[in-house]
Amino acid sequence: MAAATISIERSLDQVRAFIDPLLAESLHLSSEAAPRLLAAMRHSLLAPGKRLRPALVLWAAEAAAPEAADNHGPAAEAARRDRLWRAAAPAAVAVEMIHAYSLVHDDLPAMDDDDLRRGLPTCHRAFDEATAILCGDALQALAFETLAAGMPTAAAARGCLVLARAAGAEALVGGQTDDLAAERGWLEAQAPQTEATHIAWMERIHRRKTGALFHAALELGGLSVGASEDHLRRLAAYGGAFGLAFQIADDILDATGTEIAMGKKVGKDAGRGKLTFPTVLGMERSGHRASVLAAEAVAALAGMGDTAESLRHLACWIVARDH
Ligand code: GRG
Repeated sequence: MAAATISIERSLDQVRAFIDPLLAESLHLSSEAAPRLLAAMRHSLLAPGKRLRPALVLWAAEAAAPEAADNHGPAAEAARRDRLWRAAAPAAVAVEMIHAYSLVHDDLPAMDDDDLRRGLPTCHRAFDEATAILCGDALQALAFETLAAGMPTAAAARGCLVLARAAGAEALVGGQTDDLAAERGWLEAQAPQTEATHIAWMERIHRRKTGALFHAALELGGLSVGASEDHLRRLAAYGGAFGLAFQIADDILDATGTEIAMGKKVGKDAGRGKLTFPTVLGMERSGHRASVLAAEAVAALAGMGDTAESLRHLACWIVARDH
């Protein structure tokens, strides 16, 4: 395995070691929360995901904090990182809650109808459909509670606005609706016809369905540590390119990856005749496009120094991964 791959996988391990206990803690609710609901929330939120969105929050905080990087050795560097990660932790937890809710709802029979997620039975399989719907609802509300209660007061309102926009009708939910519409032929009259309109159509869906939450993760990381508007703009540019690169890589893995490595069913897109980057562009051009986008993401961070190294490595890894 290449050194950069080993290093980003180690960095993601560090993120998981930091965030997983906080995710577990976030579900220490009072006895007013119904036990079955809470069990479903634990099943879905604590299942072993990659934790990419929390990583983006934490690494954006590290990259964009006005507090200068400490050059006084590894201990000082670790202390800086610890301070910044703690400041950004509520945002990292909140974003993962929105992501987990969206996966629970996406897996429902009315949507993607999946049995396997993160290597475990999907929420409605492990519990039942009604509990899975309620679990998603409760995770979504808890995300905003976590953000409002945990983010620095001066930034909390803007943080809630950023997350609400990313999760709403103009982003996550709107993108998901259009994705279903395309798959189910609800939009026959407007269906794209040429390669260019197919690509524009897919990019518009994925910018909202997948990209918006990545984008929000980066912005929330910056906001949590008082980043400048210039750094927030750079993080946003990184997020736009990263989100699309992630999606193209995800489409490629759906066609070439294994169920064991991915922890979910693969090959579903082709089975449904769904529009994906590989079906429109072919594998080779899709891979090329993903690499170009990853390079654009890296370029967006020019001038941000060594503290943005994890974000740079992640953009390269996201298009080279096998899971
Ligand atoms: C139901 C409102 C609503 C939205 C659903 C997230 C989503 C929108 C659909 C999931 C289906 C899917 C495969 C989307 C493509 C990209 C994606 C979000 C993959 C899963 O994200 P990872 O790979 O997952 O980061 P883990 O499990 O590692 O967190």
